[in-house]
Amino acid sequence: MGLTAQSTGIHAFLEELSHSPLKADAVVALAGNPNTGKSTVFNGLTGLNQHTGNWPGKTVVLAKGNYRHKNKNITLVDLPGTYSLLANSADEQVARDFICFGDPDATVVVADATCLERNLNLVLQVIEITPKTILCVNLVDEAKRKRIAVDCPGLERSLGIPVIPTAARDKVGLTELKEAIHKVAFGLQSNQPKRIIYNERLEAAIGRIQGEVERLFQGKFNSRWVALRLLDGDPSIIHEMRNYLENGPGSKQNKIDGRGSGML
Ligand SMILES: Nc1nc2c(ncn2[C@@H]2O[C@H](COP(=O)(O)OP(=O)(O)OP(=O)(O)O)[C@@H](O)[C@H]2O)c(=O)[nH]1
Ligand SMILES: [Mg+2]
Repeated sequence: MGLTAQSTGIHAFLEELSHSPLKADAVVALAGNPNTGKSTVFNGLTGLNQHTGNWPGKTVVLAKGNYRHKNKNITLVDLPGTYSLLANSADEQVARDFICFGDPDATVVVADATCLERNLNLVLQVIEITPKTILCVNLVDEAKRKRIAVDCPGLERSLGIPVIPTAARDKVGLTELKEAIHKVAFGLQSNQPKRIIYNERLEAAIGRIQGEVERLFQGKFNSRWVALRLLDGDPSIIHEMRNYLENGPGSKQNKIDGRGSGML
């Protein structure tokens, strides 16, 4: 028997998450290039409150954990390490689908302070999908050793999102990270990420497609980002959008935790 739309991808993963007894007040995705310290940040924030699950239909394992901050239960999902979200591999597709269709309350991108430029590629892709992004500049201890200084306030101004320096292995900066997550996830701070402006022809095409996407999905996804992916000719995005529609857009099931129904 083949897998149905309901039993594949993000929908099945959401179903699996929904069996957890703890209700989450917010769900936060943790993304980043491979080996930037995502799992170290994840472990530092969640301690032993975690378990792993397989992404249905793919050999991709995700870890999910919980922590409490300011009387709120936060569920953190450690996404696979990826250099991009262009869905060139199963890992990239899972990370992209989770950020785009899972509708997390915030997404933290963990970057390596010693090679920030390469890591910023993913940051720009994530802020193109969601403004609710936080940049965690990790391994600042290692950067200091290599005499690399990172201007986090300057980066904040350039990117339009909070930028938090951490040395996660020593648990440095994790309290500040929790605070930034809290503000973004609960809408106490609204980010204004820098938008990448493409050439005139591309912008005109984006505008035309974006209008159609808005009409069809009524603000359910970031229509500009979807338009860009459609212009890329990415077939997986069409598949995932259809999947989303078949499961009832906006239904609680499509939220990662089914907040409000007390499922997590
Ligand atoms: N010096 C230093 N090392 C760190 C820091 N954070 C993580 N590490 C180390 O970096 C290595 C990779 O850390 P992980 O947490 O496994 O990185 P990851 O991003 O989860 O890696 P993948 O899941 O393989 O993509 C480990 O040896 C960590 O101990 C840090 O802030 N400073
Ligand atoms: Mg990891």
